Amino acid sequence: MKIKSAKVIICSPGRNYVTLKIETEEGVYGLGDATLNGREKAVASYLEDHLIPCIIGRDPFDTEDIWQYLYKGAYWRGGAVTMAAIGAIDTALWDIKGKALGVPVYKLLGGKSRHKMMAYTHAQGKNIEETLQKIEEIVNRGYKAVRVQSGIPGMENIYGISKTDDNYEPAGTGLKPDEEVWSTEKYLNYVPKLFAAVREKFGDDLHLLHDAHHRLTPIEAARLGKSLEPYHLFWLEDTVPAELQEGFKTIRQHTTIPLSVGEIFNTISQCTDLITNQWIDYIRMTITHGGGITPMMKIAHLAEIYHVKTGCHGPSDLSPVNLAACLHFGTAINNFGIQEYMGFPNEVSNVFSTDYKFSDGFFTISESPGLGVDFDEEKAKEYPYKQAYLPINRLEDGTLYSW
Ligand code: GCO
Ligand code: MG
Repeated sequence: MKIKSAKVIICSPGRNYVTLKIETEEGVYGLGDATLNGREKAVASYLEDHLIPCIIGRDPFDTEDIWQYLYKGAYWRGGAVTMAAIGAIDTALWDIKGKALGVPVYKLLGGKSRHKMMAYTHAQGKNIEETLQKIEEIVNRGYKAVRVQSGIPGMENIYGISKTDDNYEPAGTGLKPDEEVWSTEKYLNYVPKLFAAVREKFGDDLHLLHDAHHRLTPIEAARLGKSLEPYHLFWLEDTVPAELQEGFKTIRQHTTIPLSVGEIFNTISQCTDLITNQWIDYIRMTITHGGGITPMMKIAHLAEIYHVKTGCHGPSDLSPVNLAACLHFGTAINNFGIQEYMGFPNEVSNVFSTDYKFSDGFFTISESPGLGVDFDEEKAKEYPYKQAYLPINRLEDGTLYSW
């Protein structure tokens, strides 16, 4: 087979998505998700100006060599923009391979390791009472695992909490990023009370997750982990900014809380030490930002040896193409842990069609060839790109902090 052409489509059905469509001379096409929240156009340019010209004429079955060519061949390795672009190409090529052979992608990755995959979604409320109500609604929808975030007294706008009654969307549409104000002390004092109330109301069986969104020092993370131990969380996510990975050793020395990290990682080298030192329990890298299915399979196999499971990032700011790719990956690997599922804006289903199934808290993959997703280019034109930025965060005295 031969790659004939490829195009990048940015559309905004409720929020921005960057979609790559690769077409072959044989008429089979594949889809990839290249969305990077708040930096959409940079990935589109990297694809259009630098990568697509290099893949025309290649055999789409050569996923390993094409991946190496785009990664090593650039000389400038890694980075979120680069890897989201490579990830979209790799995903689209696996979609083409599946369609050309008439098999779902998971069958090419190792076949069926499980028949369903547990998902978690987000419960968020302005205060504990509202958060408890949201958890109840989510449990009634069948979920067995819930990420719990709550507004904190004394902090006006914080990560994970919607300012309106709508689902949470962090990206703002102003000309510059919105600014939020953060107090670690207020947060650390409040979160154990939140989880005490959740366990009190929902008992022991519901899986509970929490995201600290990179805002703690290692010793603060250790304090939070210890204070949450009685509520036996499924995981505590993104405690510390992960550039300084020794911090995880400190956290591990103090607490048995399971740790997850990696949604902003994009290469295997960023998670190798965390995995091989057994400093984490779940790796959160996802197909798009992790550079595609090809490298994510290697990461999963490495992690399997060290008792680390997957927990792919699945926010609404990645498209259904990424989610479908995560589900094929999750079906095939042995060490699947859980899949994040935030849901999508309503308009998304006017542009993307999917055939994975969700029921009673679990996803199941479909048997259709390729990834089982499609994209309506004409409908996409009705939703033009809207400039958007993720917020920034400052401490109460004005110091710029991690968001
Ligand atoms: C998560 C994430 C997201 C990110 C978002 C940024 O755990 O789902 O932390 O909510 O903040 O993807 O664009
Ligand atoms: Mg997160």
